[in-house]
Amino acid sequence: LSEIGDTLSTPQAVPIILANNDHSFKLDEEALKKVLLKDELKDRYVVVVSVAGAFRHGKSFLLDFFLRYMNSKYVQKQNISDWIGSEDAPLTGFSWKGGSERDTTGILMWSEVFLTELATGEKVAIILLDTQGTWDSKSTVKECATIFALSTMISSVQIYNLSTNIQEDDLQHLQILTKWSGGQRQSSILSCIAQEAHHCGLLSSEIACFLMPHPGNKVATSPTFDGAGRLSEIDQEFKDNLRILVPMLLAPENLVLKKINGEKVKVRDFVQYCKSYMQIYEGNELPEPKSMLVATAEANNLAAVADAKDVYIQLMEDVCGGAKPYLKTEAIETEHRKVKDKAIEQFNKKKKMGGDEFSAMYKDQLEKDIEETFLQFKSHNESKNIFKSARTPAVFFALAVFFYVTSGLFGLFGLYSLANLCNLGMAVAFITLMVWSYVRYSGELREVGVAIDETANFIWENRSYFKKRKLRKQSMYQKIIINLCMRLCENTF
Ligand SMILES: Nc1nc2c(ncn2[C@@H]2O[C@H](COP(=O)(O)OP(=O)(O)OP(=O)(O)O)[C@@H](O)[C@H]2O)c(=O)[nH]1
Ligand SMILES: [Mg+2]
Repeated sequence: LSEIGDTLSTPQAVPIILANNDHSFKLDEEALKKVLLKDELKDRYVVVVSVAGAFRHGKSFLLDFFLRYMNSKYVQKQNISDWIGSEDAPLTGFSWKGGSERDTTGILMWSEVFLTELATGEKVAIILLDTQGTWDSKSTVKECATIFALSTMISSVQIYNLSTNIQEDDLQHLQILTKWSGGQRQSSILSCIAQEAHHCGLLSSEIACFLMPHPGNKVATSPTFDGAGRLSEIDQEFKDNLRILVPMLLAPENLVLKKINGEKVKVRDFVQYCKSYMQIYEGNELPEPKSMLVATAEANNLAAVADAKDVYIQLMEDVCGGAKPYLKTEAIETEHRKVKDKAIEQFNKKKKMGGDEFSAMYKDQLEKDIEETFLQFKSHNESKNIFKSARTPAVFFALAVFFYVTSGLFGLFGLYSLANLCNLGMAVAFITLMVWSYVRYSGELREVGVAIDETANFIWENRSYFKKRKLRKQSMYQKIIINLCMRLCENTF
């Protein structure tokens, strides 16, 4: 992670789904969050473009042209038609190479997420994904199906890249996208996934085909034509067609927002979906279609929880956030109840999957989360009350004064043992005050500090008890002294 953190400033392909040696996959959640959970991205709607298909057919190569377009259109914001770049610029970006050995493994995400605004005013983030090729000699069927299904589920546009003739396995894959039916020999697992994916509203039914010409023998056959390959070595016809294909997929007016269950997905929800989907592929078996539905419903509910919690935090920030002045305890509690109701209403309003009973679980979790967050707001609010933070020294100082005056009075009437007792009380109050100051100053013995604060709070909170109940039984002098102390406490601090 630190490696990623250090170098992410230069755009690069970040592995988000890692292929393990035992043919399983693992989500690199930290890497995913590092790329996506940035303030300027989190609340944008997501467009996810992935390229999948059989290995060694030029997926990464194609993506590098996508990157050229993205840079020119969304980073440099040039409206030129010749985004494809100069003839001698090397084709860089996602790693691609010639030869017969597979190159890309797992799923890679381009670390630079491209930003734009649609004609509708919606702010979007565009993510590009490269995937491990299917049907190479090292991967198992499960591995291929997993990568293909995962990339299908998390993208809003999936390019299925294949070359030459369409084969049976190509159709098996395409079936996921099209619910292609016919022929008994297709894998039943894939067809289950396809059905369920449609059921979850994961797949859109819009399908288009684009036939690219051959890029030329220099590119396709030379194993040395890699990384530093020049545009000038690619056939003109291929480049002409790229100029048509790439804007068809990536121009602002053609972008497709990721939707799940009819709802547009925000970047931070996308992270949640990736986590939930990955979980179901972590086992040894291919997932049951049901678990896909459950995972979608789970991610969907968690996204609603996160949204509602955000509403709560936002509204509470407005009431008692950072720079806002101290709020009385009753006032902050009333605000909390009001804002919590609004957040719950937001959760209820949001279209969710899995039924009411399923959502009830997440509603409970939301309430718990909100209460925990409230405690933080509350203690932050308390810390703003300078009088409250001065409460401990005030209470002990007042106690010392109280003991000093009573000791003097007892001395006056010759009650020396009682006077000494009061002196002792005064000494204890001062020592406590000194210990407390030391703790505050040095930051050591913090438990002792907490105990002292708690004692002071206890005395403070019970002061009205002394005032109302005990005072009736005291002598007039005692009443005056206690009253004086109370006044001292209340007015001075
Ligand atoms: N015949 C042909 N070859 C192409 C095409 N596009 C790219 N290539 C070549 O195919 C080879 C593999 O390119 P990559 O982009 O690494 O292929 P890939 O599909 O990402 O491969 P894996 O990551 O191993 O799955 C390179 O030599 C490219 O020059 C094409 O449209 N037709
Ligand atoms: Mg590749």
